[in-house]
Amino acid sequence: MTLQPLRMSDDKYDDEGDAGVATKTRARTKRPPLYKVLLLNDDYTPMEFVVHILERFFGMTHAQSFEIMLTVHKKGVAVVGVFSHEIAETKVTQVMDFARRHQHPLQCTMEKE
Ligand code: TYC
Repeated sequence: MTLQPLRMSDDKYDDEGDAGVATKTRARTKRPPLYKVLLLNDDYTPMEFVVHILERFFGMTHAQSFEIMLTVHKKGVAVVGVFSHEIAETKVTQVMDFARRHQHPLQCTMEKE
């Protein structure tokens, strides 16, 4: 009896179980959904406090912050950033906690883009 070398092409090493039929599908990687963080206007929160929030929690310059604050003041609402769900949630919590600690009624929310 002669011993034959083992070959990967031998049927018992073919783990695709597809009898030669093409079954491959592309693994689709979906981008995670993004969320807009919105700042709402009210009649009581001081303008400078809103400007400070935008600088502190959204990394805006003073000029950018002032511009966005004025947009919210005039239009009622503005998008202040777009983030993953977890980051958006953190920003909303930071803003709401900071406003509450300073006894301002400022409202910040998030919505799916
Ligand atoms: N409307 C406020 C005022 O006149 C200023 C303000 C701007 C408040 C933006 C909230 O998200 C806001 N003092």
